[in-house]
Amino acid sequence: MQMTMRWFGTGYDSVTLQNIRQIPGVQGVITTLYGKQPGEVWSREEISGLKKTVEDSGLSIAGIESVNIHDSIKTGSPERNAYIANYCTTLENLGQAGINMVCYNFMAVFDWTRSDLAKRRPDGAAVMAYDQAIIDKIDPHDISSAMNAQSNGYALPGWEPERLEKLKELFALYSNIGEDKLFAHLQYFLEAIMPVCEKYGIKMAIHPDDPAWSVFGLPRIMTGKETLLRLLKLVDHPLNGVALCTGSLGTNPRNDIPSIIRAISGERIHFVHLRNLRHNGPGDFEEAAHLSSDGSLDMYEIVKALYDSGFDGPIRPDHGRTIWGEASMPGYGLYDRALGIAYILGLWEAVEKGAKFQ
Ligand code: DNO
Repeated sequence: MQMTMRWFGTGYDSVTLQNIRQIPGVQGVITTLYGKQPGEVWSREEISGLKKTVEDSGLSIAGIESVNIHDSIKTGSPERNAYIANYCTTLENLGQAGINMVCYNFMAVFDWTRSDLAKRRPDGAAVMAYDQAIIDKIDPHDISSAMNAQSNGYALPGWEPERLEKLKELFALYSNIGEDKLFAHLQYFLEAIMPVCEKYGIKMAIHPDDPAWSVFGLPRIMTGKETLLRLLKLVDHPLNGVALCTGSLGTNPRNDIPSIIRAISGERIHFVHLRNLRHNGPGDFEEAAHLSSDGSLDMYEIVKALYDSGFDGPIRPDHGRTIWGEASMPGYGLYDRALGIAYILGLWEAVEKGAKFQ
């Protein structure tokens, strides 16, 4: 296991590489070319510039989150082959730079969605939250401005204003796309990129849908054990794998995460996002500190299942609470994620030593 932290790049993040380097146990960063629009080619120069910045700070790039997928690929429109060719060029350029883990998602229109980016807890901490009853009252055309209005001035991952400006057209593109079609388009995409992945050993890690159900009537397919396993079987290649995100899968209390980990197995889990959340009621949850005792997920059992399954890739803490007066992108401050890292590393050490003494 390699402990990592997400870093959005110079100018996009309140957290510095120096901050990250000082967190004990962190070896790498998960980063991206944040200014890139889905579908754009990442050039070799841009990638080597990013790599140099990270390596000059004494860290390394453990993987990319995300190379986002153009909507024409998700909807199977006539231009998809041109965008797949662009994606392959980006993978080729990443592969040549020695980067071999790429996280992506196949969510329709909206990436992760929340109804509140700064819900106050009694201790004064702020967390992100989702309440279906609130979302049901929001016009989808207003959700992007609602999310961006609460972002503390930071660009939120997956919520590119340039793309979402054309929301009407996007909704029209998806109007006849059901779950089976979305699955078929995902299969088509993965089959097309596997040769370049093979050439460089690039592990593709699909991020589950967050929350793990349909939002605004749009199809969602990466929602639990059955659909994740369906995808792994559909393109049965070791490089086609999963970014196991406990906070996304955990939105549905019926998702038993340790059992999902065991079913997928460590070889097809290419990346892990660890975080906890609290269920307040059906379709109503809020994020929590990483500790098991603060939320509804048993983080010890999750870490144990990862260890037992032979998982050996990068882990990063996911959304943290906003604490100690920090000003950052919601969910991506330094303090609570650093606390999360110390906790996860403690769990991992205990599980690992426990296994050796058995
Ligand atoms: C939000 C993130 C997502 C995630 C993408 C992966 O905080 O978890 O934006 O990075 O869905 O492609």
